[in-house]
Amino acid sequence: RQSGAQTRESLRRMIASSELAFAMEAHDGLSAAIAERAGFKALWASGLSISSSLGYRDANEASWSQLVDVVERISDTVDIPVLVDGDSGFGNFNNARLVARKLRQHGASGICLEDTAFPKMNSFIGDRHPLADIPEFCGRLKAVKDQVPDAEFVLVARIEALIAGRGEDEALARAQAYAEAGADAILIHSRKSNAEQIFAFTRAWQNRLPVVIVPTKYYRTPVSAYRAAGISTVIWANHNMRAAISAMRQVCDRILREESIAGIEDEVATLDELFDLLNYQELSAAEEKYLPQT
Ligand code: SPV
Ligand code: MG
Repeated sequence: RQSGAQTRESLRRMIASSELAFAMEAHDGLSAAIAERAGFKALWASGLSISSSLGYRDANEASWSQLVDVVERISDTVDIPVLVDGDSGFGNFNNARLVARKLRQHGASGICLEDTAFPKMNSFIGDRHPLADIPEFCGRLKAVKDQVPDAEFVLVARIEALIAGRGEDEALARAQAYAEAGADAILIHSRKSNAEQIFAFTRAWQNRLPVVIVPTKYYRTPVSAYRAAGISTVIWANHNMRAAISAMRQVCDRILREESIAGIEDEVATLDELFDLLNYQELSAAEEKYLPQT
């Protein structure tokens, strides 16, 4: 396994590189293992997906320690780096720096903080998205940088100005302030169904810091357009969780209706696939080595 420092360094390099990279959503150890096995080089520990898998709404109903527990399960299961959705930092600068320190201790390679108030509300719900004041949010970023000084730990500052309907000038002013406060990258978020807002931002921003995007709503834009725009990293933010919902719903409907599991056997993962994903074979080998042989 890679050391924590190596894993963090690989996220830093990925975000800083001019080559477009991808981070796949994970919300537990199993979804993380599946994404790693598929070939993804980094994970996004999504607040929406983690809270959904716990049965909570994406409105800071789950506590920061519940988030840390899930991130520990994810990072214990995989070798690739995990960028954690830290929401708005669970409070002020003091809560933000505590959460960042605990996430780092439990295996995160970086944290993303959004410039909204606590409690946050998912960006795709409703119209109430009050933004944090710029100086106050810069304090949160600086406190995280001071609390977690190692150069590899990545701090992404997420701008919700476009979500809040404040427009491009506000987004650019925030990006500049967050860069000066020590962020390593800017995540610019949009809920439009096309990427025009994003490209207007990247044209004006000129990669003063690397740009990360979450194209959940503008999913039709081809990634070649992101390469052309010089975007650093694309986050596929919730698709393991949504895939699980549709697969579980279908299997529940059919078993209920058919009063049998015979019909769905060929449509669900085999137990051998599960045992392989979680490396049961290593445990057999360890038993040979450590258990008294009879
Ligand atoms: C998440 O995955 O929790 C995100 C992205 O923050 S979004 O749901 O688009 O706000
Ligand atoms: Mg989130």
